[in-house]
Amino acid sequence: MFILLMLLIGLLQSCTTDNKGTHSDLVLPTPQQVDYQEMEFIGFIHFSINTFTDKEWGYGNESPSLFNPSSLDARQWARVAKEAGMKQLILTAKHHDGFCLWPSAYTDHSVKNSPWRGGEGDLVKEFTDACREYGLKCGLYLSPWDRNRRDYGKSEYIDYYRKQLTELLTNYGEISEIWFDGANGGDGFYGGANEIRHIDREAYYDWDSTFRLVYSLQPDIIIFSDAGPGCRWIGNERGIAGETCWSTITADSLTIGASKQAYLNTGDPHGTDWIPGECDVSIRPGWFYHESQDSLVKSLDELIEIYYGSVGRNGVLLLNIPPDQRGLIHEADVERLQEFSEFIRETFDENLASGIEVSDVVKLPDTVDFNLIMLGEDIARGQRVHSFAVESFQHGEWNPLASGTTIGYKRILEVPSTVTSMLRFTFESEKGTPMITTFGLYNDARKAGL
Ligand code: FUL
Repeated sequence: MFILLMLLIGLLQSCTTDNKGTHSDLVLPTPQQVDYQEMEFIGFIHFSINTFTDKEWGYGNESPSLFNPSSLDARQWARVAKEAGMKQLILTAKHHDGFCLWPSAYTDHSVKNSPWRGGEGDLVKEFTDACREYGLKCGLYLSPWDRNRRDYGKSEYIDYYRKQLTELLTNYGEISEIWFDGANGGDGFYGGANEIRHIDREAYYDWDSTFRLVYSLQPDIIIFSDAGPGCRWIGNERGIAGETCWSTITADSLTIGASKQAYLNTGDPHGTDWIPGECDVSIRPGWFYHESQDSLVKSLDELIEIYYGSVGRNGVLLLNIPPDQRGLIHEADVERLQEFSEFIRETFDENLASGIEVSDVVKLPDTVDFNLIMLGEDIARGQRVHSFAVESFQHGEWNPLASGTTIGYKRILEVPSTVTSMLRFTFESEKGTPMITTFGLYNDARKAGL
């Protein structure tokens, strides 16, 4: 066990012994996964026929004529997301009911048979154009489960599914993330069969072949599923990563749609694959818009707790902001997002630990009053720290302030309001020298003085 009693901020880049003691099984991210993690905060757009039927899961027999947003503006979605601090948006191109938001050549169950834009619309196009205009990356969700298709459950459906993927990943420029949902099989319309269908989760989709297809069309894409390979589901829909959260996990022990949620939540220090956690959660109780939930938009406090529990625990936060029947993000959600981004700016714009001196302790230029500590590892060199402790020097002695297990790309620790000019850190790693390259002290004004 290697114990480092110094915080190596700023020194690490020039450190010549940085790989000493590195274990040969240290798993590293791809450059695309590092870029992915650096986004920190991204958004989900659940919008489809469910928006008009007031449902969460359509049965698959809904008429395309129901899809008729009165004043859809994808640029409003992108503007709201950008102002909220999101770096990417992911659209439900097809949810479980099978309705397609683009005029797919392979089905009639799409926008081309809706009254919207006289049947000439292509929402995937409007969405990707709007994201690019606002400097956001674009992702797409294509539900593997399709309750509309007669051939769902047969091999023909897999062929259909891959053709749709090919349309989406060929015709809309760069797609940065593709979302493969785990929900699968059950009752549905299935072209009029109206029955229950179960598929073999291990074998039916032949995911390896689908992943190969995806990478051949979009080499830099991040593939989301329970089992990655780009990023993994964090194991709950509350947006909360484990207090211990490894970006490593063993993909062979995961099955899309049937993985152990606790394992997904914490990852695995001995995991053979780098698959960081994506923390999905909706700003409302539902994933789709329901007027009855206008008063149930999450409070600012709830959003901040989610932020600390996701971005603050080595995860990427994927916050769903569902447009309403107009095709606009509702005023209540917009207002909450503004409050949230203001809080993030006010809290994290100024690092109170700037101008520090690092020796065997961290000396701050002056006494600092803070209640948040931010730490981060240089994840391009792997996730190494498995335990850490922080002490503050007060009244002539060292006092324990915080301790924990993993750090990863970013760890935000909520601590009691502390006034000090000196801190001491202990990091433990079995995977080589801890590479701490982020350190900050901040003040959550809501809790200051408590
Ligand atoms: C789940 C789906 O069943 C929900 O409808 C939603 O899309 C959520 C993000 O994933 O598995």
